[in-house]
Amino acid sequence: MRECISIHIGQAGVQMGLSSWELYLLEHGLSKDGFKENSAEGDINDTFTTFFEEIDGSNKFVPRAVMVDLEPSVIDTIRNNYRELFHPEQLITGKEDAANNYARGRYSVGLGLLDTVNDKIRKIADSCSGLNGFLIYHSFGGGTGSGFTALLINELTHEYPRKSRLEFAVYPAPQVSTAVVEPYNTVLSTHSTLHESDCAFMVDNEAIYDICNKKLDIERPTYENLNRLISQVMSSITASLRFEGQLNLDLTEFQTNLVPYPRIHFPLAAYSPITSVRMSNHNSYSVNELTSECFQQSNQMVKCNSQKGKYMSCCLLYRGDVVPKDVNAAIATMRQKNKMKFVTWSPTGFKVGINKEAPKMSKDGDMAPVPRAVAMLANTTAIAEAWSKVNRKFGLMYAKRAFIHWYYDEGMEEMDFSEAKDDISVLEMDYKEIAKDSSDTTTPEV
Ligand SMILES: Nc1nc2c(ncn2[C@@H]2O[C@H](COP(=O)(O)OP(=O)(O)OP(=O)(O)O)[C@@H](O)[C@H]2O)c(=O)[nH]1
Ligand SMILES: [Mg+2]
Repeated sequence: MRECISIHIGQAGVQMGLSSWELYLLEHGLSKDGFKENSAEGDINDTFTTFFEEIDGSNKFVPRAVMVDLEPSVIDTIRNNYRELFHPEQLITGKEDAANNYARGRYSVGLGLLDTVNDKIRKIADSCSGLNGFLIYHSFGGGTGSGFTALLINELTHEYPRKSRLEFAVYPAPQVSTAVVEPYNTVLSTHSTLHESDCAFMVDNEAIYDICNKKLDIERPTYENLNRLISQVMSSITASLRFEGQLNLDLTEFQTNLVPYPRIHFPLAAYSPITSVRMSNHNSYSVNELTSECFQQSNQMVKCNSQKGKYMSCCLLYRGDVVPKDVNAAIATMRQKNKMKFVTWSPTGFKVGINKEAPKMSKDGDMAPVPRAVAMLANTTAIAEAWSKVNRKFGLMYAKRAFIHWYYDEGMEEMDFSEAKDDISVLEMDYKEIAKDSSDTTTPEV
């Protein structure tokens, strides 16, 4: 059946997760309690049960998900508002958070919850007939999001070595950042999981904030605004796992194309259209227009200059009323006007998937309903900018050994810091090497 288990960790992981589940309910015609609405006998296309488990033929569906936070307040809101959707055992909380400290999430406070979380994941995994893998939602900057995630990914790697581990990770941004030590947490967590995570889709809060601000006319975006936009992108990425379709390519196929080397697993995601309700009548949603727009920097989920980078691969995931002929024409046009640089050793070009279900928008949301949309996932060396930025911030603080004692108090040592920093520096170098490798500008054939 190829089921996926979603694991939501820490405040960002849980809140992004909730937005995604709210959208999935809408997309699959499920009520807030998880009941299938308006379904005639036999017409249920049950591919969505990769993400939802049906309770004993009762027409009631429960997300295959676990939400974990080391403190209770964020998850309590879900307990209050979604009492019927999630089983109480899926919502796991401790008493005190990791106080923005990776070491507390990983080595001290976090350890106390590990067994409970493992048990619940095991139970959900046992109820699957062909578990595909895990989708792990978290922030890089929070203590729980960085530390407990690293602990759990290590654990999953040992328990389920052959199942894939994909991350949706929030990259910290100064505008919405909550702690000065986020660069420490980001680098420590990434170093710890670099060999254990198969693919990580980063969402840079700064990029998302700017999109909400400029494209969706939201003066001061809240986390809810950010999360709703993020969940549209995540929904496009996971749609192929939840809907049937002839031209629907499985996420695993995209992944094979996206990750040429195990460590180079951070695709850049972009999305279009991103249109506010106010502007919706003024925009064109032709396949051509959407395709060209999703190659603009203003539609990217991570701030980086993709014109400067080199592409290793590029996947386009369309949704809605889209035919291959229009896609091919759009790609041809784009190749002509947009000088995308590909590395020379990547001859495969663009990989395309079409999912015939149009995206759905919640009635009180910020985005206008549209007949079609596209998410682009590209492995480009441009994303290394994000690593350089965070590693430089790490370096500035670490040179002064600022805030380090909080980590030492939980048992970490100087070497843990220097090793993590070096590893991310090597990652930056890896990207540089890849970019250097190709001498000329090429845009491969479709
Ligand atoms: N996009 C988005 N980012 C969030 C959200 N909540 C927090 N963040 C970001 O996540 C980082 C802070 O991490 P949190 O997830 O709040 O921390 P945590 O995992 O709960 O860890 P501790 O509270 O330290 O135990 C900051 O960069 C925040 O801007 C959210 O709902 N959406
Ligand atoms: Mg928290």
